[in-house]
Amino acid sequence: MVNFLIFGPPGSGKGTQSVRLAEKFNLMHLSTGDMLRAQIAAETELGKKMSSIISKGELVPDEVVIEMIASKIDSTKNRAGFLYDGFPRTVAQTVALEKMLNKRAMKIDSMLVLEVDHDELVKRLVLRADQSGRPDDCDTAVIENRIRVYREKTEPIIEYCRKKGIYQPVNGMGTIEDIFKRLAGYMKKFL
Ligand code: B4P
Repeated sequence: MVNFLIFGPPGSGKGTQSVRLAEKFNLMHLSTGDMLRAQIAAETELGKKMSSIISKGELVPDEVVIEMIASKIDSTKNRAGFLYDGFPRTVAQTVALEKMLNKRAMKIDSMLVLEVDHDELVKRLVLRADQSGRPDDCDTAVIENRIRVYREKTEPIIEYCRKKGIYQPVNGMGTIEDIFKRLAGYMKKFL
């Protein structure tokens, strides 16, 4: 089974594109953001603990998301592969994912990185706040913190993946349809 990472700063279009790409290629879409928000909505113990971290725009502990992903991989059937959206977010999560996949005779096949200008990121998230009501979209200081956390903690994964020859930058500016076509063009080669 193939394993794709869809990568980029908050607002770059990861979630938007992942839903469509997963449907087109029969991939299991794994969004750690969605999984965490489901825990918060269900008011589980985990959700209560994670809520304040997410509302500040910080990352939740690595072990929490690694555990969530492992159980999803093992319960997935009848798919061509996996599309990881918003995961990994740190080099430690990347190493953990590689180990998980190696144990199951799989690997990360490609890391697709959406490249979007800073002002466009903020504009998209501010616009989404009206519809999503997500507390982490409603405050521009929190949006800026999420982008800063991405640059500091998440972006180093690019260098890690570049060295492995799996890094693929993708222009993330333009219409949702144009970006979808670009991403699908790269992914087709693996399917
Ligand atoms: P996520 O849910 O991953 O949220 P995100 O970074 O904001 O990206 P998302 O995928 O939702 O948005 P998209 O760019 O598609 O994470 C939320 C929080 O959860 C994190 O801050 C963190 O606290 C925690 N978390 C999640 N995973 C974690 C992990 N692995 N480790 C630790 N913590 C973790 O879209 C944004 C908006 O842009 C949308 O409204 C969309 O319609 C719009 N848009 C997209 N493409 C567009 C285009 N081409 N033109 C115009 N608008 C566009």
